[in-house]
Amino acid sequence: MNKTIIVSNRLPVDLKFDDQKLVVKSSVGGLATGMKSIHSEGNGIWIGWSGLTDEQIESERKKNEVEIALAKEKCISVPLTGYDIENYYYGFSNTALWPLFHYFQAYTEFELTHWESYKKVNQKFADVILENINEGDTVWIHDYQLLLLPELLRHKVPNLTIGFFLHIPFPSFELFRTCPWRDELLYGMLGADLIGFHTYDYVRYFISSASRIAGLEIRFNEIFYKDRIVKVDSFPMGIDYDKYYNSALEHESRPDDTKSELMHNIELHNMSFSESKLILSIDRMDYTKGIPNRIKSFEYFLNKYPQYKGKVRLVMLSVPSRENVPKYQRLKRETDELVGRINGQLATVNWTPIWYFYRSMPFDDLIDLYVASDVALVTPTRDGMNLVAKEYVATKTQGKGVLVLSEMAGAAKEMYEALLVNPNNFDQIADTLKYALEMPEAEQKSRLETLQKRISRYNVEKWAESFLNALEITKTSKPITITK
Ligand code: GDG
Repeated sequence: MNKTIIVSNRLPVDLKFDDQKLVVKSSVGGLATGMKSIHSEGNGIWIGWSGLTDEQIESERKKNEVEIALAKEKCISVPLTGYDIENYYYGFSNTALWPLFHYFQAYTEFELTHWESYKKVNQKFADVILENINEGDTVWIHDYQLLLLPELLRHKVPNLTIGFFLHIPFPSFELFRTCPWRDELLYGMLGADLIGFHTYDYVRYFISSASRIAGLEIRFNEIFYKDRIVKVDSFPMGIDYDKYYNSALEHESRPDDTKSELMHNIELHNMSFSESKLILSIDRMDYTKGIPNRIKSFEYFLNKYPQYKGKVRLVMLSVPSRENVPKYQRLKRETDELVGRINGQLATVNWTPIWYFYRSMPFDDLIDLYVASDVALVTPTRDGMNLVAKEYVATKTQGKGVLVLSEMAGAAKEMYEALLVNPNNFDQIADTLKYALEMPEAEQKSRLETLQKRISRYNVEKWAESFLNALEITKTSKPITITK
């Protein structure tokens, strides 16, 4: 039976040895969350890195344990060393591609050793895939860590069906062309039959780079490359809508004695203050998410509309991310300082303006936060899509809640009923927050209903299905020949 092989840098599970004992955890993050439901239903496999370096799996016993645990999850790991992770992942992927593609040019570092490692690791992925494919299989590669992989596979298996999806923005030609290895990256992606992006803007930017850097012929969304046609299209990623909606329903109907400690605390606080409102912010601690500006704009809001002091809290969940990269360490320090300063200046004995959690929370707590909040403030300076915005909307089963969303998130392209803001405009954010907090219930309901209809229809399953269907159409009838 033909299978679909999902390939991404990280597997949907994260392995660790804790005191010689293997611990298997689900990975947090947009890609893992979104694809998990597809993977668990299909007959395919998932290839990626397990979270353990070769050095950490030093004995045969550990190796066996890891293999058994991964097999249970229908996963195969790509063996990577500590050096690979340092240079391919933290290096090229996260100090060159990530900032560049998110328009943080000043953060972008182009290091030859990082690039060499990136090439080597993409080859390691190719080797593991080649060992595991059979005739008729489809390979679906995900994200910016693996831009060279489509071409590496194409070279070995000319008739293989290869899809590639980029979860982050594709930048404008003016930015992309600053990369010293832009040609290799572009040709690497063009090894795919179908290249997907979240929005039509990213499609246009990619096509413009293909035309201006490689001088390729373009017709609508088709790129003529060598003897093949590469299709490029937008597939806005959805969420597992029912899971969020139903979990929220279930949380809302929980009897008091089964509620989480977090929920008890929130309710306790709400009871102590009439008209108390909660603004929610959830993301990985990443400079693209606009965290410092969000905090500053909340402070600006409290100063511009002091009637809200003592009544409104910003609950901020920041999930630790890429803690080895200095820019992320600096962002963490800046966030700590800002929260400390604002809480120090404005807090009263019974009111703390910002509740700040720097950790990952279990899914149930996440649902509690979504359910309990009156407003979600999602203000990235740049974001491929942003699933938090969609999850928040899905949990508003009572038709009460307002989403304030950055225009710079891919999600803004399909969530027009949210209150859209420029994440750098504090004054606009302050006014929008006031508007959100005072929005009549009928307006909240009507905005939410339209959003919910759209998001529930184009959920993560539909997203994967439409990508895979579009990929299927590109399939050639020739048998695959593997030249190893
Ligand atoms: C990349 C792109 C694109 C967050 N904290 C916790 C937790 N989460 C979950 C959320 C959500 C996911 O992580 C975050 O997804 P986002 O889309 O918001 O952001 P990225 O991680 O940057 O994802 C992004 C995405 O890929 C998909 O293509 O939308 O633009 O940057 O699902 O719920 N989950 C749990 N605990 C937490 O503390 N359990």
